[in-house]
Amino acid sequence: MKELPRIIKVLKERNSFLVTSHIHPDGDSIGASLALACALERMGKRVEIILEDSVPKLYQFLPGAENIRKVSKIDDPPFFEVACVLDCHTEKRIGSVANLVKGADLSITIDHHPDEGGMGRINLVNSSASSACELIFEIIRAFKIEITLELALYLYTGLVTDTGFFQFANTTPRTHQIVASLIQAGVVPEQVASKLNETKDISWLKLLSSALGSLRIDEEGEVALVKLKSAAMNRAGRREIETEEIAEILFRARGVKLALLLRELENGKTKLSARSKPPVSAEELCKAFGGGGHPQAAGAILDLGLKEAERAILKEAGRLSSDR
Ligand SMILES: [Mn+2]
Repeated sequence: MKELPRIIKVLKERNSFLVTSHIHPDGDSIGASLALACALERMGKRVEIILEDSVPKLYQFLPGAENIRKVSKIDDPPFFEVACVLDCHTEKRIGSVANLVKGADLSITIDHHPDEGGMGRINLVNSSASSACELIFEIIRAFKIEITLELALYLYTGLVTDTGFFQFANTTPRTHQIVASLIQAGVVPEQVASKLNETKDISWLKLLSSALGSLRIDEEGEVALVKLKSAAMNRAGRREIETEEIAEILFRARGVKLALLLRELENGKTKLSARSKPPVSAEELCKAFGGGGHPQAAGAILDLGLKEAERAILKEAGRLSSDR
């Protein structure tokens, strides 16, 4: 955190700021951007938040989210003295906002992902922080301005999304100390949880029921497979169930190491999405069908109907586990 005093100095001295963050914004990137912008504005600075993508619906409840601009909608970009890049630190993570960042006098990156150098002239990269919001909290405290309810709400949203409501390994005593002061400032955890968690509709629930109704488990109880027929997806208005959501549910059962979601595509092919726990490799399985991904998250498209694909996938999964 040795860069903190330098960053505070720049933020206090300069007057116009671009605040940006990564593509596919999440609760932390949006919370951190809104919090920093709000604090700078309170100190009388000119600030704009510009992102590559629009703010997902899920986070539009945050006050001021409507003022976040999408870079493609800006014809005549204004000049900024300082660009602040939050929750990421490589150029490719911010999309074409990189052009605006390059145009600024000075750039600062504030991130909690493991260091890869940093793209700013001043880089505050601290991977022991749970979230970018945790780092922004330290900055705001150094400004000695009051943590208003609005600021607290932004920071709390980032903290809970990046720590999975304080369940992930990045949750520390410091995280909870910060949260204590945010609740003191007026955040109501129950209200934020409801905004962030109650996001589905009945068609999603029906689709989930259809997927879980097709559940198959291998003899060892390690491979769990669910299917989604095209008709069921049509009934749900082509609504999707995210693979992560299915995997989260299937992995709740002790012993499950490979979670598979098969979707029947309109063209008669089958899309396989796989998640696994070490030592099982979802990637190895998907590679056998011409797909790929990461060791624990991978996918493939099979030139087979749903039934044939299921048979082939289970056979391959069985073969891989007997090889281990
Ligand atoms: Mn983050």
